[in-house]
Parts: sequence; C-alpha cells; structure tokens
Amino acid sequence: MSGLFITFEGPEGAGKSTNLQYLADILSEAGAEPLLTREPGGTPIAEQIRALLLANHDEQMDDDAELLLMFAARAQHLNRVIRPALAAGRIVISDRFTDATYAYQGGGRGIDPERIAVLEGWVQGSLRPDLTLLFDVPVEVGLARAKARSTLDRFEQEERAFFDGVRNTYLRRAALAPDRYRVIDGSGSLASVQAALQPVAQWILEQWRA
Ligand code: T5A
Repeated sequence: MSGLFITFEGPEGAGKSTNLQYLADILSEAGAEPLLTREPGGTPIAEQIRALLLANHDEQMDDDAELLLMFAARAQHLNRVIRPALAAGRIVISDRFTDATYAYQGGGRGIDPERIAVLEGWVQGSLRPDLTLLFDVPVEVGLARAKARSTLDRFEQEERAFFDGVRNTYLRRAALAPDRYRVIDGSGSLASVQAALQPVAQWILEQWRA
C-alpha cells in the first residue's frame, strides 16, 4: 500500500496554511483522514530546528548552515512521519517541502541548485511529492498579509530582491514540471481560491482510491 504525498508551496502570506486546512476538511469529509504536517518541523526534534531557523539571532546564520539545518529537519520528518504514513496508505499534506529549499535557499540566498539537488538525493532518495500546489501571490501582497498577522520571523525580514528570487524560482520550477504542479492564484478572494481547490480535491481522492 502506498499513500499520496501532497505539498503546499508559495511565498510568504500566499495562503498555504489557510487553504491547507480547507482542503484537508474536504478530504476528511470524504473519509480520507489526511495527515497534516509542515516544514521545517513536523516532529519534536524538527520543530526545535524550525525554532532555531526562524528566530532572530545576534549572530548571522551562515547560508550553508541554514541549508543543512533545513535538510536535517527534513531527514527527521521524512523518516519519522512522512514515510511511515505513506507506507500505511495515507494522504500526507505538508505545508512546504523541498521546493521551498530551492526557492528560499536557492532563489533567495543564491545557493547553487545543484548543491541542493545533492542533499535532496541524499535525504530523500527517489521520494518526491505526487502533487505540489503552488499558491502564487505578488511579493507585496504576501508580505502585507504576513505583516498584518504577526511579528516578522527571520525570513520575513529579508529584502525585496530575496522575495523576488523566491517567487521567480517557484514559478520557474512549476513551469518546468507542469504534471506535478498546480499553480493557484492566491491573490484573489478566499472564496475564489477555495473554488479553485475543489477540482484538486476530487483529483486527489480519485488518485488515492485508485
Ligand atoms: N523555509 C522553509 C525555507 O527557507 N526553506 C525551506 O526548505 C522551508 C521548508 C517558514 C519559513 O521557512 C522558510 C520559508 C518560510 O519563511 P512557513 O511556516 O510556511 O515557513 O511560513 P510562512 O510562509 O511565513 O507562512 P505564512 O503563514 O506567512 O504563509 P501562508 O501559510 O501562505 O499564509 P496563511 O494561510 O497563514 O495566510 C496569511 C494571512 O493572509 C490571510 C490569512 O487569513 C492570514 O491572515 N489570507 C488571505 N487574505 C485575503 N485573501 C486571501 N485569499 C487570503 N489567504 C490568506
């Protein structure tokens, strides 16, 4: 038995978390009981790594240290939570995964994507998401939402060019692999975003039941 691995991606404030819960409710009502999780995080150890990554520090975090911490958390999360759930036939929905590393550490920080690919192969082997929903919003819209909601974490305090790199990398990756990604316009009303999720939910249920 093998489940279905769905990831939610997008720049800051794109609406991932809000819509993840909405999709999960549809799947639960249909009897699928998806496992909801997030990155960085998803296990007690990985959540501690998340806290380290998001906190503001007096000392600047080295880009390679940041990249390696992302994959350290991912190794813990994959082996303790994601792989066992998929092996049990469950639908796993993760709020961010390795596309975020390509977007933030690659497109944002400027780390060579080939170096990221080495870590991806090491930690994940051949495991990739079955479907990635990319919530796309203009940088200023997403940041305004993030600012209105809470104090800014370490990533949210970056310069505009960083977020342009993040968004462009996401869109480029989606264009290169259209079978895996669904790009959803996250800038409209919540109702319009949720309407776009209805056919996606049906597709997920069909794949899961097949
Ligand atoms: N990171 C992560 C990396 O650098 N590399 C990696 O490999 C990984 C995995 C944490 C950070 O870690 C970085 C990226 C991140 O900076 P996170 O917890 O996912 O990742 O943090 P954020 O992206 O900052 O999460 P946000 O909560 O800001 O964004 P969401 O989840 O996209 O947005 P959401 O749903 O919380 O919505 C934000 C606000 O907007 C409103 C909501 O009500 C909420 O108030 N909203 C809307 N308002 C109007 N219209 C809509 N359509 C709306 N949709 C949502």
